[in-house]
Amino acid sequence: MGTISNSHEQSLIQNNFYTCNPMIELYQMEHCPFCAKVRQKMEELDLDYICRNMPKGSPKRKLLVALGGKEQVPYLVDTTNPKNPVMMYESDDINDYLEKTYS
Ligand SMILES: N[C@@H](CCC(=O)N[C@@H](CS)C(=O)NCC(=O)O)C(=O)O
Repeated sequence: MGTISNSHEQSLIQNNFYTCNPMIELYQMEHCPFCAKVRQKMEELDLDYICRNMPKGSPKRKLLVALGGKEQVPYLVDTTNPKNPVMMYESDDINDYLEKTYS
């Protein structure tokens, strides 16, 4: 691992860390049309997010159920504001929320 040579480089690394450290997670399946709607909205709003792929049969779905109560995608978890974490199902509700919060 190289050493950080100067403060400019250091600030670039730091900025990159913060801008590339997404705090929105989308539990989803690639072929699900409701998930596609939400992914398109994320792109339209220029948002970065963590994609949690939940294919049928995946043991990770237990986490989805633990969080939201149902094995349904899309499911959004937004902890951008840690004092007011937002978690929701329903693509239309998710898109309304993203539009209201980030446009
Ligand atoms: N009304 C919901 C419908 C979501 C939905 O039907 N998702 C399907 C996948 S396309 C699902 O999660 N099915 C349960 C499963 O895959 O186990 C929405 O708009 O988000």
